[in-house]
Amino acid sequence: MAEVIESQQDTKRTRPTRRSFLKWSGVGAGTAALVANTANLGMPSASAAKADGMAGVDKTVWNVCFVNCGSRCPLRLQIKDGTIVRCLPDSTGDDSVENRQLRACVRGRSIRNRVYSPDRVKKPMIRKEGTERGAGEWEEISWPDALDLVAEKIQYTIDNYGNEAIYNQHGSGVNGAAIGAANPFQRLFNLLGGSLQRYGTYSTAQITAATQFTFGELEEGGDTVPSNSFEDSVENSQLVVMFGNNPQETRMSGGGILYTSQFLQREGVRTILIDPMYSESAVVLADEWVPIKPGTDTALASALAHVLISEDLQDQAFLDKYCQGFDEDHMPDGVPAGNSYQSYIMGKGADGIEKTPAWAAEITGIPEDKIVALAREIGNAKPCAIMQGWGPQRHMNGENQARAICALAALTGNVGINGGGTGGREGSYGPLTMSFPSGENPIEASIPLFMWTDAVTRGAEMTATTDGIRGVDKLPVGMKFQLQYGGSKFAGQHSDINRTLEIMKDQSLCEFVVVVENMMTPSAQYADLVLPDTLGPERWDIGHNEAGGDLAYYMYHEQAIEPLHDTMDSYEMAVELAKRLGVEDEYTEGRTRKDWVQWMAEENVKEHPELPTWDELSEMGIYRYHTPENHVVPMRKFREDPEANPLATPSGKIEIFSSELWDMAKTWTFEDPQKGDVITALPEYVDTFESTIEARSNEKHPLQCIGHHFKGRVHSTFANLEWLTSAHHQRLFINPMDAEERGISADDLVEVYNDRGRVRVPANVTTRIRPGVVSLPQGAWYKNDDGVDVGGNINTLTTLHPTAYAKGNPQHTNLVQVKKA
Ligand SMILES: Nc1nc2c(c(=O)[nH]1)N[C@H]1C(S)=C(S)[C@@H](COP(=O)(O)OP(=O)(O)OC[C@H]3O[C@@H](n4cnc5c(=O)[nH]c(N)nc54)[C@H](O)[C@@H]3O)O[C@H]1N2
Ligand SMILES: Nc1nc2c(c(=O)[nH]1)N[C@H]1C(S)=C(S)[C@@H](COP(=O)(O)OP(=O)(O)OC[C@H]3O[C@@H](n4cnc5c(=O)[nH]c(N)nc54)[C@H](O)[C@@H]3O)O[C@H]1N2
Ligand code: SF4
Ligand SMILES: [Mo]
Repeated sequence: MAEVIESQQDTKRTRPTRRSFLKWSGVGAGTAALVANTANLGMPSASAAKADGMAGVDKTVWNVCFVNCGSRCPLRLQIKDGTIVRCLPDSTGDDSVENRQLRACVRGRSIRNRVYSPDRVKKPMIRKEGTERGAGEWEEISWPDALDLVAEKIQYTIDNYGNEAIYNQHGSGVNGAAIGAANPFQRLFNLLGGSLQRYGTYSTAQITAATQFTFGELEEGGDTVPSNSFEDSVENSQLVVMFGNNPQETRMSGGGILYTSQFLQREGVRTILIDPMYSESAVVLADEWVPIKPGTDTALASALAHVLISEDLQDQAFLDKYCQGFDEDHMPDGVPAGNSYQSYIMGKGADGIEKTPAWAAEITGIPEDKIVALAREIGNAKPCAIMQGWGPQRHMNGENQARAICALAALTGNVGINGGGTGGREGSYGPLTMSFPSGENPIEASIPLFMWTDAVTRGAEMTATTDGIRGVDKLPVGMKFQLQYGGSKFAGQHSDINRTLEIMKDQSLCEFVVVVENMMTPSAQYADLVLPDTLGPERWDIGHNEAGGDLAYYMYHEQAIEPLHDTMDSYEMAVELAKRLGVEDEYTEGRTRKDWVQWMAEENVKEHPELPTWDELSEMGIYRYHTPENHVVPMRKFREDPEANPLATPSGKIEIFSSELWDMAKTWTFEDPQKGDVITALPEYVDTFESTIEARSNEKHPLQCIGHHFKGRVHSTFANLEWLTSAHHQRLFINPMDAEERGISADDLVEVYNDRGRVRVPANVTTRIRPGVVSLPQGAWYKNDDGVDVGGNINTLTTLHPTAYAKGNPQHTNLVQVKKA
């Protein structure tokens, strides 16, 4: 990595003129070695998987790394006597952007350490009779008895509470797979009358709501409206401005866009990164880092708009033709004067405050003259790619944070053109939506997924206009049965672990909890029953890219070894349950897991005839293909002809003023309202609980605490593997000024705390984070030592209170204090 960083900095200095897109290649010296190692350049072909490696192995098979890091990499596993002896990366392709090697990162390549980990759950385990949930005392149980018990509890729940009381918990541990991503248990529940639905994700709940209110749903599908691909920015942008985006850490490897994004620097595209942290992406990609206080992007975007308007730098023709709500002449009927964005910005709105750079400087911590210079640069760069990662939206008021950045893209007329962007996250091509068919869920009721703990404690009180319940006006019943597959939501990735565990311990609330896992995670400890699943190399699948930029790809995944221990594939578990519940034939349709995988490959070819067949793919290992357009440019058709291709918003236009939110603001109310529970039709700055403003007067907890996604793990996966923990220590990022004030030196053990919990970890004293802000990388394993989490999980400190209208997870909005332990 150090080498790559150095070579990037060299490039920064020399600033080459931009070459043609197709010729980009060769990021660093290391790449030449990779190419020399490559079995066959050009098209991936026949026996690439078998071509190199150790002598004396029995076979080399294609596999896929299915963890949810947003990238998706092939692995080549070498097998000797039924054991994986080596894991090799992709050997096809070359170092050009469009045909690049999809080389796995060190996490993916640690698959042997996961498969052969002593921490694996080896047999079905049941909580010891008479002990409390979470007491950690387990007994072995046979597979037939375990499956009988689950079937019995499912039937009992349906009979006594109805199907709405059954919940298939969110888990992202298996992603981009044919079977797993759409987990096999949903098909079972659907055949039994359905289960409580959920919408949104922990990843993007707020930006999904934001972009849907602003742009409507895209015809290409997907939840969140993305921006242009990095390939497009590299070739066509004058300037790239990214708010809270860290692709060097969150889209690692050749499979992600770590590689394509690096060409921003190689090709000399000026790039500005706005982030409280000097992230890996700031190091590698940015010409300029603008350290912002967390949760204040809306204020910054407003002040940028103020300068643009004051200096007549907005794209008025674009706003007139494509947008609703920029000025008073383009408002929907029935809305009183003073509600346009221009009025809000220029101090003619309800609050009467002019959103000047001086006003924003106070809130954001960015100097006034910097804001003015930034606005001028953005206004004069044609075209300018304005985009955001998902950090800014994972806040209270995260919906408006995301909307304000999209509004900036609209104000500058950059939407739907090459070199521009929507304000969303960088886009990728990926037409494949293959997944195991789960069938129709007959239950209409749907909860915002972040509010599952509310559905446990007060389900029957939750309504559409207080809690964002969809499909019905009111939930009929609380959650009584939970199945957690491939996720860690009890003492892991959901918020406020201490409170969540109290809820889980109360067996009168959620009565039965099954966890389907590979590892005995802190969350699995709160199950009644833990069922040991296979890991990827022990089963058949196929995989496809998620975030690959203009490049899409499709991968073969062969079962490499027999399942270890007494594990069972989750598809088999679901079949066994279906057998017990009388729906086996409907469930299997006569197919084994491998048959289903092959069936999906055939379905894919029906939909996309350009794809290889199953047999062809088995020879190729990887199939690469590209966007047929000139780069991924969302909303291109709308830009070309807005009359013929209106957006799916009420006005058919980009709604800077959202008509739907205007109506929702009148009808929605808040359960236990807190500061920030406000719905605004414009992307306004809203002060919230535990904000930067509150930090100033909060003597108990004066530091803002975020928890960035970290290269040493994917959420909690890999957090128990020494291969990774020895290289990537869990430490609190803290600025030297804040450290000194507290007498903290490098690597001192510190306690990070607020009223929800306490965490003890070593300090990483570094100028890579701005003063007043700390970051505790998310995903560490919670470990309670006498009331203190010595594992260092940030969710010991986060809140269960949802955001105002997406009802999403404000997991980056926290105030804490830090002291030497
Ligand atoms: N290595 C690794 N990669 C991953 C994951 C992982 O756990 N590990 N997780 C994957 C998943 S599921 C997802 S959803 C994505 C997540 O991707 P993101 O949500 O984009 O990741 P974050 O690290 O939460 O945030 C990105 C950046 O936003 C900054 N930030 C935080 N708050 C603010 C703010 O208020 N304003 C601004 N301007 N910046 C802010 C953070 O400092 C960080 O640098 O990553 C994926 N990739
Ligand atoms: N504070 C804070 N919290 C966050 C975030 C944040 O930024 N800050 N990010 C949020 C985001 S974006 C997300 S997506 C969620 C992720 O939340 P989760 O999906 O719950 O988190 P993971 O750690 O990815 O959990 C994956 C689990 O799947 C298991 N697993 C892996 N492979 C298999 C398999 O083959 N079979 C089975 N049965 N299990 C398997 C792993 O052992 C692991 O325990 O976390 C959210 N939580
Ligand atoms: S980048 Fe992500 S998908 Fe690729 S090997 Fe690493 S963890 Fe796996
Ligand atoms: Mo995520």
